[in-house]
Amino acid sequence: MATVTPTAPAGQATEQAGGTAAPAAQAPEQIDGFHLVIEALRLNGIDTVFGLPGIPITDLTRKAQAAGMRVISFRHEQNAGYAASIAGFLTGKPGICLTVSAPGFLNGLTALANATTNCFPMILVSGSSEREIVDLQQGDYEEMDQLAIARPLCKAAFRVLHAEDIGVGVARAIRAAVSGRPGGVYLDLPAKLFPQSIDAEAGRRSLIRVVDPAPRQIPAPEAVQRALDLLKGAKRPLILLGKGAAYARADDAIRALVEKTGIPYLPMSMAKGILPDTHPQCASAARSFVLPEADVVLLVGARLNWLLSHGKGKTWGGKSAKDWGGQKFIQVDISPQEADSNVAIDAPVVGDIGSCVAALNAGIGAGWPRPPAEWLAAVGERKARNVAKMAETLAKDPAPMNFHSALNVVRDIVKANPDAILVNEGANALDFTRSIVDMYKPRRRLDVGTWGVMGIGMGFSIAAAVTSGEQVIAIEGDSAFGFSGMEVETICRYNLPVCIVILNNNGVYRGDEKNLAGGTDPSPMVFVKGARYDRMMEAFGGVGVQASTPAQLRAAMEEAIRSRRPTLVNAIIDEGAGTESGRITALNPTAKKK
Ligand code: ADP
Ligand code: TPW
Repeated sequence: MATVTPTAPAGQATEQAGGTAAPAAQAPEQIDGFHLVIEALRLNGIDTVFGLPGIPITDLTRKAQAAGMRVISFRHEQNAGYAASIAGFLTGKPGICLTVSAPGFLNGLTALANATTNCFPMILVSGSSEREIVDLQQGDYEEMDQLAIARPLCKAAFRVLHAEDIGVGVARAIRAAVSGRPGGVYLDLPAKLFPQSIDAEAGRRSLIRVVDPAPRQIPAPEAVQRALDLLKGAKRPLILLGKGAAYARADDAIRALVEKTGIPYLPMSMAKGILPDTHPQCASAARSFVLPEADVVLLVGARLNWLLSHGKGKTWGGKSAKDWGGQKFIQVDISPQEADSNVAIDAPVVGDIGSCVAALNAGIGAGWPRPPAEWLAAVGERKARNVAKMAETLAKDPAPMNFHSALNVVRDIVKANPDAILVNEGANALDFTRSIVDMYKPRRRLDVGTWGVMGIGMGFSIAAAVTSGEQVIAIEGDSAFGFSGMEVETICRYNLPVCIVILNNNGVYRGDEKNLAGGTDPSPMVFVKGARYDRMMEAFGGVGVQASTPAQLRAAMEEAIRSRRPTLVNAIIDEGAGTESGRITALNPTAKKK
């Protein structure tokens, strides 16, 4: 078997004095640390790693590929890390990111922290320097106490010093990443571990196939009843679906909950598509009406963090920024500590979403009251008004293009290709895409998540294409794209069906700002005007297109999807079209004074 290395190379069997050949002593089969790591991952169904080679993990990448794993090699560890984290979200198995010591590890760490923040299961596996030298601070090659640095940024951090512990280390990392609230895990593998050889039979026995890594967590019946009682008495109920609901893969149960109760629902950004955005009960187009008006809100896999204005303030009908709007909340979440983090939760339902929603559904019989007709009519009316307003805006065809006219094309393309995975980052490019482009299937929209982090674009696109085989459409602000742009080479190298559309307005948020001092340096907010991002893709053999009109953009995207070739469309947007920070302008410390 390829994973086993004999202790002595063939032909080294000893000859006894006198020239008589003795029967060759059978050297016990040995297995080294490299192969134990690979086998431990494979035993647990992990078939892909995202990483960047170098000392001490170069051979790990080679040997993993030789052993039949898919090894996706990136140009920067941060992008490999983002890829691993979203692979975790998309597959429900921990995504693996492999980095070298110190600087490579640190480059991967942002993605690890982001995974933890977003509840994505991932394992950052990093090679590290010699413990003895690191601990005495004697200046080893790429010396750093990586375990200590990673620990506060992840759910759990482990180090393996002995080859016979690799099985346990990998098993613990997998369990920590996917059980309960998923998150990032750090696994520290010092360089000395990899060449350690142990008896192959004992080595294999030391590996662990993790049984039931993300066990169901059944909610308490009284918690379910409390939630049902509250929901039943609601006059203006609302269901709010978060990305935890998308991750939980309880799509049928969630649809049944929504349809059996008849309650309007709002999807958070990455929950779009659990039910199609065109569903009659979808209240996205009436968001600013339903949040302050609802009296009982059922949160399913969504936290009341900044993205939901912490459950209070004017968004929720409060009289001031800190004022509670009076809503009652039911919260379905796997984390028992989440309830009451921002406002009082009247009915916490702790468990996995599949089990919790099934339990709620079981209590929603034929006699369940429909929400009051006035509430449904009010939501419907507001929706219709906003949809008509949006249709009017989308019908305009300004020159140069603005966000709306470009995204009207993307909206049509996604409608025609509902299986395509949409990756999205930027400020205006993010906010407008989220509200204009409808999603039709679960886990098809991947974006900047809880932190609003720029730089996820190419890593997410690569992982989405690799794990699903589906077409990927990345809608990118020009600034956002710059954080991971070099990975277009990776996209071309692996020939992935990724169509990148850069909504290019020559800068961060917009492209028309001036240096306030009037000097020759450009404003910190602007980039080279008329930059040809399409040529970056051409440089690596992909297709680059410059699009100045919606018709050109449409033709380029249709051809990209037809051909499945790596494509970058540089869509020229009016440089005065965006607003500062998109829709979160109010979070800018000086914005209130303006
Ligand atoms: P969004 O940003 O879409 O509002 P959040 O990331 O804030 O979503 O919230 C996701 C929530 O979902 C987290 O509180 C997390 O604990 C929870 N969660 C994740 N997976 C599950 C699951 N399988 N069952 C229950 N809750 C889950
Ligand atoms: C890691 C701050 C938020 S949005 C943005 C930046 C730099 C770019 C906006 O310009 P873009 O989009 O992409 O051209 P558009 O459509 O508005 O023109 N560093 C990190 N994360 C964040 N969020 C920032 C900086 C930021």
